Amino acid sequence: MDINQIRAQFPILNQEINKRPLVYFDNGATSQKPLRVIESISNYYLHYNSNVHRGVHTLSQKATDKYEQARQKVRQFINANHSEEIIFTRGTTESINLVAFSLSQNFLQQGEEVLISEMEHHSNIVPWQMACERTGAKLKAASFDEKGILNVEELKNLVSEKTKIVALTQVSNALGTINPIKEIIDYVRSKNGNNTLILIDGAQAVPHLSVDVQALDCDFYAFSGHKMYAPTGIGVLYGKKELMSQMTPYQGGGDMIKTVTIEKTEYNELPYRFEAGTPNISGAIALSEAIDFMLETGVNEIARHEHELLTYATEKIKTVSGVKIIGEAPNKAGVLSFVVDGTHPSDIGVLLDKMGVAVRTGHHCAEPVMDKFNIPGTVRASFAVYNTRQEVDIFIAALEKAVNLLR
Ligand code: 7TS
Repeated sequence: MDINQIRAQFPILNQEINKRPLVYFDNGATSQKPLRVIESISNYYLHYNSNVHRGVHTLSQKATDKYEQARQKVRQFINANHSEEIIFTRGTTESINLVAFSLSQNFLQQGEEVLISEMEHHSNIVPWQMACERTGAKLKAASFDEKGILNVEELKNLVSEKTKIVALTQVSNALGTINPIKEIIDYVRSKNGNNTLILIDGAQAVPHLSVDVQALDCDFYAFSGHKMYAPTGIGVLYGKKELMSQMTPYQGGGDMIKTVTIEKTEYNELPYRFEAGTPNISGAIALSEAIDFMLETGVNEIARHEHELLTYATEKIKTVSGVKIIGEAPNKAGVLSFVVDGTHPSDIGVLLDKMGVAVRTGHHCAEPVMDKFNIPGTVRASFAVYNTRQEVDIFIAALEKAVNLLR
C-alpha cells in the first residue's frame, strides 16, 4: 500500500490547523472522503440529477440505474444474497430504529426480551428501550470486563426462550473491542433456531473488516456510509428477505406503496417498502464509489495498516506518564481510548487541537461504558487508511506537551 498515493486522494488532509499540519484521528466519528467520492456527488448534480423510480425520461432512468447499481455494489460488498435485502437509510441510527420500530409493531410482545450488551452505542440501546416501552418487553444487557472484553458466557446465559431479539455491536466505538459475533450468533441459533432475531451494529466494523452477512447468518446488519469514506446521510440496513417482507413499514409515503386509496394502502415489495420518499440518491452513488475505493485499496490491507498503527500508538502512549488505556481487549480495531491522571479529557482534546491533532473527547455516545469505568469520558484517537506512523509520533509528542501543561 502506497500511503503517499492514498493521502493524495484526500485533499482535506493537506492543510494546517492552528499553524500545524492537520493530524486527523477522529475517524471513528467520521472519516474523510477521497476525491473520487466527492466528484461522484458533483458529477451527479452536474450531469444527471433527477428523481428515481418515477420518470420515463432519460435523466431519471440514468439516476435510477446508478442508484440501483449502488444497491448491487453494497450487496456484493457484504455478500448479501439478494439486492432486495439492501435498504438505503440515513445511517446506522436510522437502520436500527427501522428494525426496532417495525419489530415492535408485530413481532415483539409483552413478557419477551431484547438482549444487548453494555458496550453498545446509544443508537443500539435507545431504539430498543423505546420498543420495549411500546410492547412491554424487557431489555437485558450483558456486561464486559475491566479490559473491555464482552462477557460472552454471561451473554449466552442470558439467552432464553423469551429472547426475541439479540442486538450487538461488532466493534465498540468507545473501546475498540472486536466482539466474537460469529460465535454468539452460532450459539443463539443452536439454542433458539430462527425464533430469536439477531441484529449486528456494524458501524465501526464495515470500515475496517471484511463482512459477509451470509457467513455470519445474522438477520439484520446496520452500518453508516460516512465512517467508510462515503458522505453523511447515507447508510444501509441489510435484512433477510423472508423476514423483511413480513415486517411492517417504518415510514409511509411515496415509493413504498403499490396502490393507495383513501381507505387502504397496499405496500410495495422489498426494498422499496422500506424506502419511503425521495432517497439520498447522490449519497447512495457516492457510497458505491467509496466501496470501490475500499476494494481497490484492499479491505484486508486497510485492516492490516490500521492494526499496525494501533499497535505502534498503544506502545508509544504507554510512555506518557499517567495514561490509562480504556479498552485493552486483545482483539481490537483501530481505536485508542484513554484517560490521563489529573486531567479532563476535553482539556486534552482542546490542547491537542491547538497543535493540529483532531481527536474526539467525551462519552462517545456510550455512557454505560463510561459509567462502568467511573469516568466522565475518554480521549479517543481512531485511525483510517490514510494515517501514518509519523502522525502517531506527532500525536504522542503533542499529548506529552498537553499533559505537562495541564499538570
Ligand atoms: N453504532 C456505533 C458502534 C457507532 O460507533 C455509531 C457512531 C453509531 C452506531 C451511529 O452511527 P450514525 O452514523 O447513525 O451516527 N459513532 C460515533 C462515534 O463514535 N463518534 O461519533 C459517532
